[in-house]
Amino acid sequence: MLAMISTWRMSWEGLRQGMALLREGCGAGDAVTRAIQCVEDDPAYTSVGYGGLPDRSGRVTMDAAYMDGETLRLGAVMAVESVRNPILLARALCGRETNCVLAGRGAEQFAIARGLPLRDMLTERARRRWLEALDTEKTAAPYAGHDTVCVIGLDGAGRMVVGTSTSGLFMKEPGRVGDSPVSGSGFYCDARYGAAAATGLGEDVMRGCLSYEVVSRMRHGATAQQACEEALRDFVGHKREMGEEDGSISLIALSPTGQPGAATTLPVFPFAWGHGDSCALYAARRTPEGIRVAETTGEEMAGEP
Ligand code: SD4
Repeated sequence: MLAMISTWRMSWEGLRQGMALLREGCGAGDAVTRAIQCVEDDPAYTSVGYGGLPDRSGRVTMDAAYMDGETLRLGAVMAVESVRNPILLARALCGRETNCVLAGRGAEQFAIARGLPLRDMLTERARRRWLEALDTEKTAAPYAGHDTVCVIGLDGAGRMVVGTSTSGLFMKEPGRVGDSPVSGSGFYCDARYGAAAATGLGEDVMRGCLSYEVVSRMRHGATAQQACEEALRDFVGHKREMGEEDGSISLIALSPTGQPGAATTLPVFPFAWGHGDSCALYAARRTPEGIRVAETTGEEMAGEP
């Protein structure tokens, strides 16, 4: 079974292109990379790649990761600047026995050595948003204007890959790194049991190692959907016991047979799932009874990221 799952509405076009590659016989790695590149290259999305919103000092710094579920090898980059496609850099690092996670300047030097395209990632629109935020301080809240593109792919040979890419939180402190490049938190993939990825406030996701938690539950027999719901319910339950708010966390997962899972603490969390010949947008919703997941349409999702 060919399948892909991805976070937010912004991943829709990339998921469709990735599914087309899978149908042509390409591997999960190429499909996931293509899907993420689509979002990174589109300046309309202000939380990933080109057009991403900057940190407090006005610099766009990005986190990305790539993990191969067959070998459990991964590559990740943290707080990297001026690299046009952070996902290509993360993928280039995957497979190395050492030095597979690089940060900042060293990551950029590796990109240059590999001949990966560089780009000034700050668009005029993002620069204006930053100047406004400096002026008013009103968008300086730690959770404002951010979403990570997370994509999981399963190809015809049963290989599974997960990738993530984000520019993190708008107005973050220089040097801040989120969950997206942190193994077990923002992503995890073990082709024997399944793969998972997270989007939301990275500081929270890392407290619960939520992607590993989801895959671990699948290893012990949960479906992808059960694993997402249970992992999120447990973590949020513990936060409540500690007197904390639920926060903003959304999870996706894919089983080795291509079955999807999603859960969220948000009123609505759009995601895309493709399998075989079909692709559709879905929404996970938090309801008083628990978490509901339903197919939806582009129009219904208008206005969602
Ligand atoms: C981060 N998890 O840097 C990312 C941001 C995100 O929805 O996914 N927001 O914390």
